[in-house]
Order: sequence, then C-alpha cells, then structure tokens
Amino acid sequence: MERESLWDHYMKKGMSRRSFVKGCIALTSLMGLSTDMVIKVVEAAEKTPLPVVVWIHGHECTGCDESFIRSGSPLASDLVLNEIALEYDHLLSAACGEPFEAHLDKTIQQYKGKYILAVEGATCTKDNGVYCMSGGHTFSHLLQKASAGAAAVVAYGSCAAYGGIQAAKPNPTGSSGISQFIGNAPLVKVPGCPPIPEVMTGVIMHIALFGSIPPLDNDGRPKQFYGNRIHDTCYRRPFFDAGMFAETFDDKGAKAGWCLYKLGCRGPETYNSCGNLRWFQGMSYPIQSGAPCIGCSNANFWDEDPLLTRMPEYGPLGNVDKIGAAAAGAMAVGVAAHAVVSVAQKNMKEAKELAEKKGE
Ligand code: FSX
Ligand code: SF4
Ligand code: F3S
Repeated sequence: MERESLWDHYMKKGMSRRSFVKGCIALTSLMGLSTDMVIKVVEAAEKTPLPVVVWIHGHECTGCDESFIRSGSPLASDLVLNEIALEYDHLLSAACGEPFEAHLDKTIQQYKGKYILAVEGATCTKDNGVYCMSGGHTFSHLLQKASAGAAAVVAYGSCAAYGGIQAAKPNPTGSSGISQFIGNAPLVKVPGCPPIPEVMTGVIMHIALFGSIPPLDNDGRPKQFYGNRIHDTCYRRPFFDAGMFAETFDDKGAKAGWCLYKLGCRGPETYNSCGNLRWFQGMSYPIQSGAPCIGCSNANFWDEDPLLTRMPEYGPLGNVDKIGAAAAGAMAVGVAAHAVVSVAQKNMKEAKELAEKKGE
C-alpha cells in the first residue's frame, strides 16, 4: 500500500490548501533554504510519501531528545505525529520488550533501503560492548543491523558524531562516534551537545522531502546549519573587535555584556547556528546567558575545554597572547592576535583620552 504524503495527510485532516502552503513555507525556512525553493518544497510535500524513521539511542544523556521535543517550528509533536512515520524510538515509543524488538525487525525488512535511521549517542566496544546494550545485544550490533538497510543515517549530537562526553579521557568504555559501524550508508552529522531542536527537525525534513541528504561540509555536517562560526554571528562581536573583554564572571565587563573570549569562549573556532537560530524559538543561547561557548559541536570538545587553559590566564590584558598560544590551530592564533591588536588599540585610545584629559 502506498504511504501517504504530507499533502494527503493535510487533506485527510480537512486542512486547507492555504495552510498546507503556509506549512511548506515554514519548512523551507526551517531547512535553511532560500525562498525560491518554496515551489520545490510544495511539489515534494505533495508527492513524497512520509518517511519511515527508526530512532535508536546508545551511550548518551538523552539531552538530544530533550532538545528535539522542544522544537518550535515545526512542533516536535507535529513532526512525530504528522510529518514522519516514527516506527521505532527507544525513548518516545510506548511499546517495549520482545514485541517492540520484533517490530524493529519487521520495519527494517519492510522498508529496506527507504527508512531514515536517526542515532543518538556513542557506541562502545570495550569488553565486547557490554557497557551499552539494547534488546539483549550490544548497541554496536544494533547499529550495524539497523544501518544495513537505511537510506540515510543521521547522527544526532556530538556523542553519535564524535563519541561525546563518555569518550573523554581515559574513555573507560571505549566509546566512539558511530561512523565506523554503519557501513556505506550515507551519514549526516548533526553535532552539538545537544543539537539545536530546529536543526534536528530541519535535517530530517530535508531528507524526507528531497529523498537525499543535504549538502555537507568536509566533516559531514549540513552546510546550511554549520557554515558559520559562532563568532561570526555573535552579537558581542563589536566588543571583541573593540578589545573589551569580561575578565571575570561578575566584573563590570560581564555585567555590561562584553566579549567572553578571556573566559574561555570557543565561538571563534566553533561552527553552529546558535548565533542565528538561538534556542527554544529564538529565546536565548549560552553567550546570551553570560556563559562562554564551550564548543559543544566540536569533535573532542570534552577534552579541550578552554576554561581549563584560559581561566588561569585572564587578568592583565597583555596575557591575551598567551591565550593565543593555548588555543589550538592557526585560526585560533589569528583570532587571539586580532584580540591583542584590539586590546592594544583600546589601550592606546584610553591613554590618548587620559593624556587629553590631563592636558585640559
Ligand atoms: Fe550526547 Fe545526546 Fe550531549 Fe546528551 O542524545 S550530545 S551527552 S546532550 O544526549 O548524545
Ligand atoms: Fe562572541 Fe565569544 Fe566571539 Fe566574544 S569570543 S565575540 S563572546 S563568540
Ligand atoms: Fe554549544 Fe556553543 Fe552553541 S556551547 S550550544 S555551540 S553557543
């Protein structure tokens, strides 16, 4: 039996063509596409059957699902109930036990080559993978089984993408990202600890409507959501450029909303959409709440926390060059050099103003 499309679904519920088109416009924006793509989205939503999704969880904290269920556009409930056919989900499904596992087997047989596999969490291999089991088997086994017939695999969160917190040194469970366990299935990485809810829904709807994965960067992340650094879209950037930095979490700079670089902000080396989309329907994001970006969408962020390397360095403005030395990579050094120049310019301006004041 042919599965219904989004348009079929709207008609069945007695909704108008107008609300369908409005929904498609919202989806276009959600997927990070330009408005000239609206017609293509409408066409795809008219014809493409709703995608079957199998959603599994490995080694993680479930924060990714906590994020996902707060998606505001579309509402996670709309996505789950109306826009995808979620056949199996470790967290959201009401069923459990043997019938649940049997349903997984039936789903991956019936929709072989057609379903999307969404994965949250790392996999672990130490001691034969005993630290992460599902349905009586290791999570690595489940991953191999479920990815074998998947049209695409979406790695939600930094755990599935890179290993995450449980892979932190000394990594006692041998945790890692999922890429080596999914064979040749096309993989989309959606990192973040957790990822932004609208990014999670945007990626799955892109695959669902176009039947292909979105354009990816060299690391396998969708370009439309990971194409900019947090630093490029940060509303505190003018303070960075002016050399105005908070030095402690409660000084006058922190209270005035100055740049958090000296408090360990990894915005200059982190690619994510937090500065554009923000979180929870645009309410806020870490930097807006006064917390430096910890680079939660970066591989290995858990072992490279700049709070540990920068915190002892803050203080005299001259220490900014040490921050550059501690930061990884030429880009970060360039940013630190920019910070030094900004600070020097600010100091010169202040000295000039003081001299002028004294001369009055
Ligand atoms: Fe990891 Fe997600 Fe961080 Fe937590 O599923 S990316 S620990 S928010 O829950 O996997
Ligand atoms: Fe914003 Fe951080 Fe860049 Fe400062 S260093 S401008 S707080 S992203
Ligand atoms: Fe993570 Fe930094 Fe965004 S910590 S939530 S990538 S601002």
